[in-house]
Amino acid sequence: MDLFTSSTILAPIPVADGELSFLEQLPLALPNDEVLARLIAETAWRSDTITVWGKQYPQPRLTAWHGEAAYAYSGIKFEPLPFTPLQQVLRAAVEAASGRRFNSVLLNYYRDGRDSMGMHSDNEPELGPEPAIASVSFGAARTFVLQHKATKQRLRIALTDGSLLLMAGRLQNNWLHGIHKISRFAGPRVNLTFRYIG
Ligand SMILES: O=C(O)CCC(=O)C(=O)O
Repeated sequence: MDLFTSSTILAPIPVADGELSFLEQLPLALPNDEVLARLIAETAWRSDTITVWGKQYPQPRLTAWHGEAAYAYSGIKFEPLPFTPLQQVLRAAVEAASGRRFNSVLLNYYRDGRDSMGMHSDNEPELGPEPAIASVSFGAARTFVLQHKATKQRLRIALTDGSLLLMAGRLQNNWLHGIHKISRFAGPRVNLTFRYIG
């Protein structure tokens, strides 16, 4: 008997110069709304300041970094907090669905549609040359925008409640990605990107 159905397998998304695959619902024993509520309530969210053209602004979302290694991006240094029990459950589900291992997670909390993430690549050296990054989303659907660095081709993927997007291969070398602002009335969303820091 086939133990897998299409709803538990990551489906490839055709993309030049990188690898992308998507699963509409990460298999979990908990309902998505309970996961979202617990992630919002149980996470020690930080509000960091970023510098753009010499001026300082609050980062337009809240963040947290958990796992086994420190991490730094955009001049912000994260000392890791230990994985919480809920994060361990999510990590196990992501590892089972992707066949990859992860030892760290960046959490981003988009409080409403005004919160966003600028276009960037996750290409810090400690992630390795072809990092696998597993992105899990809970709450309001937001559009994940990708832009090819050379051809400027754009892709848009709706990251819906409970979904898993796996980025791998040369994707971080060749593409930028981000989450644009939308209406302020969009509901809350928490995204977790599981990573392996070598
Ligand atoms: O919230 C998202 O889906 C984007 C997260 C992301 O780009 C990142 O963590 O690098």
